[in-house]
Amino acid sequence: MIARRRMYDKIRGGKTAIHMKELFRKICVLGDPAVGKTSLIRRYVIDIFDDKYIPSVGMKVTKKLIYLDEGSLALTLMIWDILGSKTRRFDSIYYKGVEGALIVCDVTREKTVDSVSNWITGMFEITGEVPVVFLANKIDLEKASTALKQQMSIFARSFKTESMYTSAKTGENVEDAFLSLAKKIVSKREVVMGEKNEEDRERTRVSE
Ligand SMILES: Nc1nc2c(ncn2[C@@H]2O[C@H](COP(=O)(O)OP(=O)(O)O)[C@@H](O)[C@H]2O)c(=O)[nH]1
Ligand SMILES: [Mg+2]
Repeated sequence: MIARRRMYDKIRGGKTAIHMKELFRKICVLGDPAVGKTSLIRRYVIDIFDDKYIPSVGMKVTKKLIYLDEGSLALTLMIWDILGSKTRRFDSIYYKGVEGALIVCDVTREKTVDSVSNWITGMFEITGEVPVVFLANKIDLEKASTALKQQMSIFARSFKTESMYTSAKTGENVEDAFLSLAKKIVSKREVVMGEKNEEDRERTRVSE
């Protein structure tokens, strides 16, 4: 992290004060069991893939720091994963404070596409409308059918966002998916809300 900041200083020529903004945002990854939510997060955060499927109950939060706006914005994503299948009991704790979500279905199982709208509705009841990005995952196993592509573009159009085709196994489009969501969250904040998260801060850093 420090190395990356130093690198940024170098790119900018060094020896200048850089105004740095830090934001913290909670996001979640939603979708039916076994669509690949945990695998996508693991691929994104630690860049590995594991074939084992170990459903267990609970939640896990993983952090990932990314730099946006040419390095002047340090955004920490707090990525909430549901382990195992969700119950209504979890809804409000899990969704509270969520500012964006990846909604995942599995290209090999049509049923998981049908539940996409339920996931969104359940979340919006608690979060209000927040940015989402739709993912059809496991694209390494099967090509997306024409019907699936049509459905994905309908989702994208209805929520004024994007749909993407990913593979947690090969890594295809995984980073882009999280990045796309992150950018939407940040730009929504600029347009609509101003800073509201208490942890957000601005500081001026003098490079070496
Ligand atoms: N081939 C392939 N398998 C995947 C992919 N993503 C997840 N899996 C497998 O699908 C199963 C369920 O994945 P997991 O991430 O645990 O799903 P979750 O229940 O949505 O968190 C596991 O066996 C994973 O290895 C993918 O992109 N390609
Ligand atoms: Mg999981």
